[in-house]
Amino acid sequence: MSDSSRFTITAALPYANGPIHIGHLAGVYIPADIFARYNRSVGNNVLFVCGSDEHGVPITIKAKQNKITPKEVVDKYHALIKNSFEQFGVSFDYYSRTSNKIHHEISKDFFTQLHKKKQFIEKTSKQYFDNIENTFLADRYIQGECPICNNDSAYGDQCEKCGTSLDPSELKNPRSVLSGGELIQKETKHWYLPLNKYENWLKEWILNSKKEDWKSNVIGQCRSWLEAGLKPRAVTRDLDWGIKVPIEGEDGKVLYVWFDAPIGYISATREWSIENKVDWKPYWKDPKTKLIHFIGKDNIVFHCIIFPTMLKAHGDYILPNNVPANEFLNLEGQKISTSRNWAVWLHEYLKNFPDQQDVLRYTLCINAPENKDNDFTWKDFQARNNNELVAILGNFINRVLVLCHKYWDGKTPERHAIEIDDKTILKELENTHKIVSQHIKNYKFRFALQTIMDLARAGNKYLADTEPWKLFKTSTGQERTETILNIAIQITAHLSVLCEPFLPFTAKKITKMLNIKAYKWGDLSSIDLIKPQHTLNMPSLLFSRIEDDTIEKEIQRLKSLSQEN
Ligand code: B3M
Ligand code: ZN
Repeated sequence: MSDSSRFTITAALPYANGPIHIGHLAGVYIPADIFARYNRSVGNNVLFVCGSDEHGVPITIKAKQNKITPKEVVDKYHALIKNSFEQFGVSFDYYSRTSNKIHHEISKDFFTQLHKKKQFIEKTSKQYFDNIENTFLADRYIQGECPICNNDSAYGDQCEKCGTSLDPSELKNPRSVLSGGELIQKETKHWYLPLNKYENWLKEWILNSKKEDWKSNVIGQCRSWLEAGLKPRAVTRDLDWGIKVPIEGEDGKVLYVWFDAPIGYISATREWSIENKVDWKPYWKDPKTKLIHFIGKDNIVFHCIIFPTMLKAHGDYILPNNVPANEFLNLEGQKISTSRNWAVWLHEYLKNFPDQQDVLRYTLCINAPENKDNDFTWKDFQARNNNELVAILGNFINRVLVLCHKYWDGKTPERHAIEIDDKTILKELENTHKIVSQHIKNYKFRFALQTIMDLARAGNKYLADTEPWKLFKTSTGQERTETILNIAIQITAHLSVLCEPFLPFTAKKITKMLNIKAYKWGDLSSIDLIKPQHTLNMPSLLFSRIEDDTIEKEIQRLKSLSQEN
């Protein structure tokens, strides 16, 4: 692998305070998985890491609501989330959790290093305090009116409506999430990362250096941040759940969850390296390594401004090469909401659609919120399955294999003289993998998948135009039919490789039906992946129709379980 590229690919660490839904999958994990699988197939050296984010206020709030400990909350959801990812074929090389001891050590070391390098400002200031609960409040414990968009339920760290990152002092009419009561101000000491000192460097790095391959939504958000001007940001909190501030005598203070969570990518890498007995350092220290963070749009500031500043201030690490962030996925025209239970949860999907992971992966990718918020509807899901997966991809592959079994005893026929129809489809076959590669490299996964479907479409058209089943019955038709089916078999083999990053379960099934080893992307430079006389296995259906009543049931279930009814 000497001249291949090294990729450290990360996917945002989900909070272990609830299960994973389709919005998470569409926004972060499907694109990240496609990118990781593609790069592995190409032969690049890929490390794909993630883990549960187990600190922070969302976890402690959930624990309070359910009258259990934060530890019980994270243990429950870490297991559930990890399992959902496995079930959906999200191919992490390592899935960690931030409550692991090694992560605490690495985060403390990181903080200590910055502290030693005098990178923090130590400041005592007045912070909100809830007298009823007798505790300092920060971040999601405080709600109030957003100064930018007037949303009445903005949090102390961020307004989820307009995406603005906030300081509690900026909220109008702040109130305690715990007691609902008013807040008083009390003095407390914290450590601040002086983002303002890094403003020029960040402008240079993000806005003035060539970031042509960064998505415009990401650059746009960074630009408005940088133009508004950066302020020092507290990286510690008065909480008892989290990683202790590693300074003597500073009890009761922990690292801000957004300080330790991105370090989780490094911790996951180190855990993986210990388990696999490989050196972790090239993945975070070699300037040739491409570090790619897949995130949702509400995480842009943390991954493009704060974490890079931390890495820069630390000095030992590389900076992200790209931070592809998606917009949001809505559900049936409304914002996905955990609290209102307006969501399609992965573990529930699988109960109702067992073994149909790829149908969801397909729908979420072909309709991904890459450039704008998008909508998932059950009707669209049904149509994508019936009209595209069943009617185009599944149908093509099934026809090809059935014909080979019907006329050639399940063997791959020879290819003879080439005609004009053959030339056209062979040209498309030759080009498809190049176009798909280009789209994936540009993080345009929808186009990539559409291009693959276009090949399957072209395959169907080729069979419809050449009608090999009619020819076989004529005296001169046999050689012609053999040629057509040989080409159709090569297309099928190509499809198994092309769709692997997107539809890994389907790719496996096609490989099995073709009775071949799993080819890699590089093999696609040759048209002929399957030799004449190669024995094929019996075909089975790749996808099956989803009927109206199944979809109606899902829509009804969603409505009846959501809090608004
Ligand atoms: N835990 C997830 C979120 O905002 C947050 C990401 C951390 S990535 C280092 O949903
Ligand atoms: Zn707002």
